[in-house]
Amino acid sequence: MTATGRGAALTPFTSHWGGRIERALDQLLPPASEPPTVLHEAMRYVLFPGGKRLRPILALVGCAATGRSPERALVAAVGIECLHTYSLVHDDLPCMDDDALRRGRPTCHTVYGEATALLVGDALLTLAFEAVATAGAAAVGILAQAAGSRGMVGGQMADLEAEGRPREGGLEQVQWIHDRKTGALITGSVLVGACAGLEAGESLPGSFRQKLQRYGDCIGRAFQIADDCLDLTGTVQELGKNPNADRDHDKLTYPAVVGLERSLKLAHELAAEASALAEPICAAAQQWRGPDIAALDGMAPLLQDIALAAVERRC
Ligand code: GRG
Repeated sequence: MTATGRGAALTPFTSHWGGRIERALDQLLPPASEPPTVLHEAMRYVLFPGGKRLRPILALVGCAATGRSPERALVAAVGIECLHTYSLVHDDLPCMDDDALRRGRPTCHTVYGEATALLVGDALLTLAFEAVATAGAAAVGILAQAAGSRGMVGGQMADLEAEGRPREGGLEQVQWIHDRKTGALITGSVLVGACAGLEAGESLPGSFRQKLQRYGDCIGRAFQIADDCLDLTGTVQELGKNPNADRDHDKLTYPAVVGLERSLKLAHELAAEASALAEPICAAAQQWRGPDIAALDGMAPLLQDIALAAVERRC
């Protein structure tokens, strides 16, 4: 944690960038008055009000870690939020988890019907790639891998297949699923953001990229363990969705495999590992960009605050 206290670096960062994220999303989305109006209204319904906006924040931080202004990653960052929101809309459909509540409101399909919800997801997924293309071709490739059958969609498939089945694969199986279902897009967000910090013809130096990737992997895994635990301990008011959904679907979760206490311990260990990478990430960026790069001031505490917030959250 920071010397000055919990969230001392994250709070000013989110206060500064939070409003910019909302405005950039508003500009990216077609107006609700543009035909087909129901589709555009529904796309806005699922994005406003939003959730924690974790993935766009991670993309902005990934860009800042390259020593460049997060502004350069803003459009790509909100594109990732569109992709994340598509996954929530599809996940809530009756053929998937069949949930009635998301982000404190009735789910998209309960308000607009299943066919519109399906198209809302399709449109947000496509829009995401248009937006992420502003961070360059490498960023598009990273997002495609994170979101596809070797990433989020593959994880979702394995998650569905594991429902109600014996827990034979243990911790290894739950990690495999969650690293893809949740972790891939979280790591992808950090790396897409970093790509936005590149100049033409540049690529991310190996050592910097490897540390940033491991940071994202730890955050992703810790975040999902916290999610599994919150499903058991959170309230509908805190979560904005119905708790105990994993238990009701007999999902393969960390608490189902190793219990609540060990899950929380694991999440904190991963957050600590991510936190310990903050200084090495900054050192690798300085080695790349030069020691005097002012934009890296305050970067390590920010990376550390995010790691802690991923596990200490209540929503
Ligand atoms: C349907 C293609 C497809 C994928 C679904 C994202 C996902 C995969 C399923 C949603 C259910 C779930 C628990 C996924 C794990 C990822 C996760 C914790 C999503 C919720 O993310 P938050 O907490 O949500 O960042 P907000 O609303 O804050 O953005």
